[in-house]
Amino acid sequence: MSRYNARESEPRWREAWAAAGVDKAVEDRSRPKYYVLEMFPYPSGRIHIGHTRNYAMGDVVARYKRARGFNVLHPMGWDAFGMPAENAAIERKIHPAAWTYDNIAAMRDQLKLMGLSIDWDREIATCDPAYYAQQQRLFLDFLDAGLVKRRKSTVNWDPVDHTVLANEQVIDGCGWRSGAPVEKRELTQWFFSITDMAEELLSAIEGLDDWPEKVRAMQSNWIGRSEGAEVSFRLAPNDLVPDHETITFFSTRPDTIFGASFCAVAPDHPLALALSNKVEGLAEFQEECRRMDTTEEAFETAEKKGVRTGLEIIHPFDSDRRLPVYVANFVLMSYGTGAIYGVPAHDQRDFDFATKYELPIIPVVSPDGDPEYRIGDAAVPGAGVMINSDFLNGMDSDAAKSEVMNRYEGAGLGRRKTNYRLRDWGVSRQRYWGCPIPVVHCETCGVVPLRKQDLPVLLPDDVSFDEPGNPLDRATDWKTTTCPTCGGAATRETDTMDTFVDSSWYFARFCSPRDSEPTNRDAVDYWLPVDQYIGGVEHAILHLLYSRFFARAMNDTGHLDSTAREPFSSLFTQGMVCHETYQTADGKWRAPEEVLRTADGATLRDSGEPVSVGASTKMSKSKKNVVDPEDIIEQFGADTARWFMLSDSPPERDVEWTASGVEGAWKHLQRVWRLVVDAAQLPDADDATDGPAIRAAHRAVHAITEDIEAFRFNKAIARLYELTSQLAGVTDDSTVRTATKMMVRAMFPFTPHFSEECWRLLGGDTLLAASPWPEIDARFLADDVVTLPIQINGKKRSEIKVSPDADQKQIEALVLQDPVVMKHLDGAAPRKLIIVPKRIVNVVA
Ligand code: ANZ
Ligand code: ZN
Repeated sequence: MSRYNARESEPRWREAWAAAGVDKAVEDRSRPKYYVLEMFPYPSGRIHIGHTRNYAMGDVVARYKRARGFNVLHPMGWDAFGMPAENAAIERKIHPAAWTYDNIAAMRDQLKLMGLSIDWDREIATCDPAYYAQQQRLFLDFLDAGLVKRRKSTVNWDPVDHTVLANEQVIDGCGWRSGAPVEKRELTQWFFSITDMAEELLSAIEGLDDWPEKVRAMQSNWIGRSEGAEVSFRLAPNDLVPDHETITFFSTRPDTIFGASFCAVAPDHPLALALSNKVEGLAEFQEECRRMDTTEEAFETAEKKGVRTGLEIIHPFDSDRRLPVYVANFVLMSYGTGAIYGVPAHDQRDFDFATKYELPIIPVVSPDGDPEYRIGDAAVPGAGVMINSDFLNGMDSDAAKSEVMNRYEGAGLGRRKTNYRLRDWGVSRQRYWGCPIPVVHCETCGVVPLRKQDLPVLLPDDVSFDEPGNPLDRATDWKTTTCPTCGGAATRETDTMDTFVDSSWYFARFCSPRDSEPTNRDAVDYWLPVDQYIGGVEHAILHLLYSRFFARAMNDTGHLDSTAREPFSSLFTQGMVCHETYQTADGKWRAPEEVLRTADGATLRDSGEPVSVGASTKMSKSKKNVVDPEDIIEQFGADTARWFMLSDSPPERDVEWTASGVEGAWKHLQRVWRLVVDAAQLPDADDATDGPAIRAAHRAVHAITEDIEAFRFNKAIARLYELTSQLAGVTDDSTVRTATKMMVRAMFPFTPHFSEECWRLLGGDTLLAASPWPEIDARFLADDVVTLPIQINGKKRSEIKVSPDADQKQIEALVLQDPVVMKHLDGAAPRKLIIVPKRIVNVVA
């Protein structure tokens, strides 16, 4: 009995939980629900330690909320379509389905070893026909509702492999596999009309109070609302393009119009296309631009270049002034009107361009009001006082903006215009391993959506990956079909959906994963929105935005009937797991298990060769600084791994994985174990009155409760360390056994197997997994708590104890979990909740 044996104990408790069905989520309207979800993994083959930290956090929340009386939904699934499976098929001749399902099986086993309280009956894989068939139904409904469109758009084309490339497959402008310079091609593609919802998606961000500010800002920048003017200026008469009389511009800075010294249109602007063969060097320049790297980063960093066309624009307020027109590589056809007037003094891109082509740089906004203000070696954006600007001189730039816009409108030159950076979501992918788009192409009827009774369109199994391109194009038997409208010959659409589609509604599917419709309205009404979503900040933009779009689109098509159109009430973005890096003299990366680390350096375990120790970075295969969760679990048990990953730094920050840290966690659990073994020898005195041990336990658990509510898991663990020392220090106190029991219960969300074992040893005959959270007795908290009476609709009904420094959020969380309050609210949100710090809480139900 001297040592806790995780290897023996952990599987036993997992069996006990499974037998008792504690993780099953069943709708129960008499209890408040709590839906906690971690972003589901891609089945790459093995669980990464970064995943395990994420899931450990979700599991703490799930187990804690369950103990607080919530009916908890905590599901798991697989984001299972995507390119790596196809690459495996090409490289290793394994069918993508076989590769994917093998990986899922292996990773499911690994996850189960962690002791996560997941309702595995709800498991879904997006590559499962049962899932993607429902996605096809959604697609058809969206199409019906006008939320899906089909139009031409530019793709990256690999001229050697004859295939469309995703942006991430374009490396330095070349195809990742062929190495050939990538071309742009126009293809007809499917789009979700996310831009129709731009304004709503933007304004609703304001209501996302429980999302990190950083993520809210990223969402709103991505949508990128800009208010400005759309104006048409006249071209000076010319012989080149007599049909073009004006160019239309979009500008967010109408105030700077007197600083304009040139105009530029995108290489694929209609005017530029009309000029291609009339202006020397233009066709070549356009060709060069077409080959340019399409990533935003490349676009921003590329040298600003252009071709002068010989055309001129007449300045709208001074007909003697002419602005030369260029075709320039930094103007995008897809934004605004695809044309700009350049103000080098106040826009850096224009400044770079003007410097290269020796165009005038005229300051028109003086930040400090000095009329003699001069520009240095960079543009000066921002507001100030107007100078060199005729009738605008002396105005501040905001006033000048509206003055200029009024004049434009008065003269019929243009209007105020709001633009969004957000583009429609192109969902067509020319690949095999994705959800088939359920339409056919008929010779007579054109593009025809399938009828629901024709679904699902299953992927054909028998396809070859020997040639480049989309295997579905070559699957002739599969492709050949009949038209649902006229019965004539038709071919199936061979595009499959972007895998971001799959992950945009899985949270809703978890509510009724086996339903014959995409959702079951009773189920989604009960479970949604997700109360706590947890995932990496790398998904802060697209995945979350697409899910927010889907929630609305599903609302509009009747698949969700919730007044809330947001899918995730609260979002937490966790930090990553990092590790030192090791390199031998030859520059090779070495894995942690190959290295013997000492206080003053490191050597290779087998040869003794010295190893240089590099910075701690995110674990990645390329630098070999990874540890395998399974090895850790094998050696120390899942609870040690969970404890360590949550102990060392705040959950939103990165944690550095160190061997000594894990060992420290393991030693601590052994220490608690000895304490438990000793306490178990003491007489059981649950009604023990007062003593230092029971006081310490109540105080600690009280603080831990607040810490868990506030996602401060590292602090909660620090308090558990402290409590262990306190309990080990008291002798001669009849409350030690009771206090120790309380401690193991508070440890339960972090170390569930271990806590069950301790609990059993201390005489507990229930499963902690199905037990309520320990109750805190205010008597023991003495002066470090304040009691806040809770009034419900004006009558005092209950009270809570909080520490004097508890913040509004924590208090609010505790109030909403008070049994009396919960009963009064009956599942609804309070109409108002007013907290008067240190005095009273008023709930308006
Ligand atoms: C004149 C000007 C003066 C501008 C100045 C900026 C600063 P956001 O905020 O992103 O909406 N622009 C417009 N369309 C463009 C396109 N298709 N490709 C590249 N640039 C484009 O940016 C709006 C500004 O970006 C517009 O305002 C325009 O330049 C440029 F001191 O007009 B501005
Ligand atoms: Zn037809």
